[in-house]
Amino acid sequence: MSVLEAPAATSVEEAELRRDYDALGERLARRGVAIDAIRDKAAAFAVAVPSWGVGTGGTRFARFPGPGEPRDIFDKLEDCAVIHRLTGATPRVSLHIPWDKADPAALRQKAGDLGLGFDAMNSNTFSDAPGQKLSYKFGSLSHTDPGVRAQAVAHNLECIALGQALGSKALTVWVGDGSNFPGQSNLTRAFERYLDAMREIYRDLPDDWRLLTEHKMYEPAFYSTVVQDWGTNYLIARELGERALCLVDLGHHAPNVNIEMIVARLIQFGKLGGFHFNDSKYGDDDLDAGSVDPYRLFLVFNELVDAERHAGPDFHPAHMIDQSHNVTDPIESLMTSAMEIQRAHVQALLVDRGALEGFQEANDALMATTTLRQAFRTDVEPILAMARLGKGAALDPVLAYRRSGYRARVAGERPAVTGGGGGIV
Ligand code: LRH
Ligand code: MN
Ligand code: MN
Repeated sequence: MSVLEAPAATSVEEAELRRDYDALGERLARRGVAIDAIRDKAAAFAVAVPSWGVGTGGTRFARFPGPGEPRDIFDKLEDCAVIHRLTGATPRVSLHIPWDKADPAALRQKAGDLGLGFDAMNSNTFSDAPGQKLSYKFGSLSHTDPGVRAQAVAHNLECIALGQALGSKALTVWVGDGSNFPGQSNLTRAFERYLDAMREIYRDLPDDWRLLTEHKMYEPAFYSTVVQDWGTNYLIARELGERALCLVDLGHHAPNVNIEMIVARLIQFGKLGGFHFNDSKYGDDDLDAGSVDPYRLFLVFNELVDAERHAGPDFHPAHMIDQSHNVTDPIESLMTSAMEIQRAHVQALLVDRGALEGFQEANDALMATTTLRQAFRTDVEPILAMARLGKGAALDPVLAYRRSGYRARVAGERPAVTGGGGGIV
């Protein structure tokens, strides 16, 4: 088994970090912020890693695999364990079925050995699995054929059963259902069929589970999509019941959409279930979180932190990454993304909420926005590094990973994979 331990910090590294941390602590104290409390919150922060993210992604045109591609879910779990060991921020893995289908006892054993748990289960009715009886070419949960709908419902129930055996507590449903031509599909009927099928799934959802539905504006359907936006997603959650919540994948909106406002609305009406973090420039680009627009990521966390002040114990949106890594080592990208998400969270914790409220009440737009920017501009790296140090993770995860030679080692164990045509996501 390929496991990697985080290297201990040298005394020089630790002393340098301590100095940076103390200097930042002094500056924050002047702003009335206790740095240790922020560090503790940073240490408690976790985001789940997608099993499908540790393999090299692809586009519709090609996939260029890297060395040491994971062969199966067990290799994927090992890669996920590296990410968690080095960052200390990713204790759980989100599985995609049937891609990750395996004996639940073996999965539990492997994850346990690696110190990992399982996050939300993801069903897949947007592609046909080998040997599958009926095709999802023209849809799944909203298909015109009741047989196809029943098959898609059964698949989701199977995901729940597997998840129960693994200790998961949520099912995420994303469907590619939609149409490519005006008139191809009756927009209302399709949504009715989808809702009926989802009601069947919800009926069998264990009491302590949440059902997360994910909207996406387009792709693979390019004219209409059944669950296309947060409004439709909200309707689904409201129709199904209390344990049905909306999942916001940051890449699934039209360009320039104000995602933080969507987040605020869903929180206000008790329907924010969680996130798929990534970044994008044009569409569902699945780029690394915070790599294009870190301010937007911060603004999303600003809403979350603001909500936490008033929220009840039930407010714990699921934090998951959903990315596709085409030109980087997926382990490096996922570690960097986890840290960027953690950074946005910490920066949002630094917002002077009292001052912000005062400026908002006084309609002082400039000072209000300056208050947000002051938090965003704070270099919180010493806080993140100190949180990692306290957990026995690596001070510099990417550097530690490169020095470890992990990729070369697994490349020796895992057969090389040749490139190919289009991939998904
Ligand atoms: C769809 C999506 C959804 C899928 C994943 C593989 O674009 O974001 O979350 O489950 O990609
Ligand atoms: Mn997603
Ligand atoms: Mn996506």
